[in-house]
Amino acid sequence: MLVNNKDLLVPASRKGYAVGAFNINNLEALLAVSEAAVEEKSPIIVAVTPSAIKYAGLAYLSEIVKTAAKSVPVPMSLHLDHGEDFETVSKCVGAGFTSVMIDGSFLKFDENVALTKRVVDMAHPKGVAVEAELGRLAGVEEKTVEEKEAVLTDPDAAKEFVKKTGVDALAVAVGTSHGAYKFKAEPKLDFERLRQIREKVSVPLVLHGASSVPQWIIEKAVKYGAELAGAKGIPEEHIKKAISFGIAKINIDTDLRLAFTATVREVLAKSPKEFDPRKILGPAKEAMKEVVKGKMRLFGSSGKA
Ligand code: PGH
Ligand code: CA
Ligand code: ZN
Repeated sequence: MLVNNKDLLVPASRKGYAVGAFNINNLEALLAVSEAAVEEKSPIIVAVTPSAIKYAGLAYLSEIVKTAAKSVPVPMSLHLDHGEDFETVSKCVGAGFTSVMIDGSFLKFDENVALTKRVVDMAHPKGVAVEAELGRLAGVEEKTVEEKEAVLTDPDAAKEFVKKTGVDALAVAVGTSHGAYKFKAEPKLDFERLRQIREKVSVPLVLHGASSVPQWIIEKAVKYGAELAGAKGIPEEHIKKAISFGIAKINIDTDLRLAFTATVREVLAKSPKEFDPRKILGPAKEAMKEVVKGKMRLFGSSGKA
């Protein structure tokens, strides 16, 4: 069934587990995440970025996700991830998204407040939940600029931001980053900052850039020809700790991409005569599904649907 993020995140936040938001841009990824949700009896957020929309088309993506939501016995939301402007967000609301993120993290505080408030005023009367971001993750972000320096979220600013905007969920920067190369040295998250934000902000908190970049997947991909030296993510214990410190939504994209790529490489290497896309993408879908199921168990959302 199709629900919005508020329906999923308020109970998660209250009961101390997190709901995974998994990025999809094709049918295989959608099948992987929705089958995982059914098998784990877990609520799920299906996340679509503006660049996924550019790749596959808004109508195609929104319709396949709505079809999935109708077909599964677990609550599923259709969420815009990193919406970059009011127009994109409005189009997604028009296409039936139940949740949207407006990412004004590049803007000055007051401008971020104004843009986010404008989105909230448009989305809430339609029953659409809104996520915003305060602070900035280091590393590369979808489309926009390359953010070299992280700006960690200030707890007092977060409190003021939520109060002024009326957002339903807040993405915070506490040391994670997008992509497969999150840390040069040891992984480090600012848990004290997260604790302070949790104290001051009552809406569910969101952790972006949360892929763990499992070394077994990297090894498999490299074994079959990938070049991924230095890839490193957030250790699973850090994720667990972040949930215990109040994170209720966790965004995962990179780990699905890695599982997909490693498996496609393996199949092609092992079966050089194969040219049926289903025989290549089917195993890749299964690999993504296993990753998602593992996340649902780690996040504590398994059995919560
Ligand atoms: C994410 C995904 N999507 O919005 O934040 O992060 O690159 O760590 O999967 P990863
Ligand atoms: Ca951002
Ligand atoms: Zn993100």
